Amino acid sequence: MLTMKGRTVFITGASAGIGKACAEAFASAGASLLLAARRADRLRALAAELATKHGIQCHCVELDVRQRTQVENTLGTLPAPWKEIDVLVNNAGLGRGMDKLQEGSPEEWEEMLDTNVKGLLFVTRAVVPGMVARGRGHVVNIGSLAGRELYPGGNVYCASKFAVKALTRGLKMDLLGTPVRVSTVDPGMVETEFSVVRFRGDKNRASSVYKGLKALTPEDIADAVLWVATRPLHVDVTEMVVLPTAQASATLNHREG
Ligand code: NDP
Ligand code: 8X3
Repeated sequence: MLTMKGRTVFITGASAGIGKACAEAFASAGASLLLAARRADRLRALAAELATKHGIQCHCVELDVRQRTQVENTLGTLPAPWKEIDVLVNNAGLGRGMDKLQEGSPEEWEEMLDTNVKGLLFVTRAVVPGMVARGRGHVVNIGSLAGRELYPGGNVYCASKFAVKALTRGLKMDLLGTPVRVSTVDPGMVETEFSVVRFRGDKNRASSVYKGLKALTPEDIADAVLWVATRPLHVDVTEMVVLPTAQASATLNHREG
């Protein structure tokens, strides 16, 4: 197992859910953390808590991954010790709505594609050249079961996650011959703020998504991401699918009660 001590881990979307749980998992493994999201107040509170609890270094950047110039400037002007990123967790992402395509909102499509696809590309483009130059690094994308299977109303969200799968495979090919590893961790249902964001604060609709089944926790996925990142350097777990026991496919769940 590879140690995370002395390693710098950059997590996008670390203010909530899976990203926040990844920060906690990598902190407990002794990594230094570079944390990004738009809600900087949440990041600062998390960083203070993790620094105290685990005695690790944290640096927070307020970042909207959709803004290409902001991504380039922020990542291009990091203080010296934070420039050398060993693990990039491309986690920032969201779904908006579940309308039929023919009734959907182009603004919501843009928000999903700008965040889940272009945001991931902008961050990856800014970070990976340094990994190649230093001869070490690992990109872990948070994909989704929705990047492997469709479900009604999933249309553009699924397309964005199919794109993440294509970009993971493409980057793996493009980095062949370098020591930089590329992985995607693809969860099924995880109970986070995801559905509250998707349904714009409608908590009843959001909680109905997970009703009657035990969904994954963000910590379950963080555990998987940490495991993937700590394999020996010659081992690249390129794709990992993690589902709740009560989920068999994007459309097949077992609910009780
Ligand atoms: P949450 O809504 O709990 O967290 C999403 C995170 O992404 C927040 O920290 C948010 O931070 C950040 N984010 C969103 N937009 C941007 C942006 N433009 N710039 C920077 N950060 C952004 O959802 P999850 O934790 O569930 O989602 C994390 C990832 O996991 C996503 O990529 C999602 O698609 C994926 N996923 C989720 C599943 C689930 O069932 N929950 C299943 C499969 C995959 P802030 O708002 O502060 O910017
Ligand atoms: C997570 C959301 O609806 O596809 O990717 O399970 S969903």
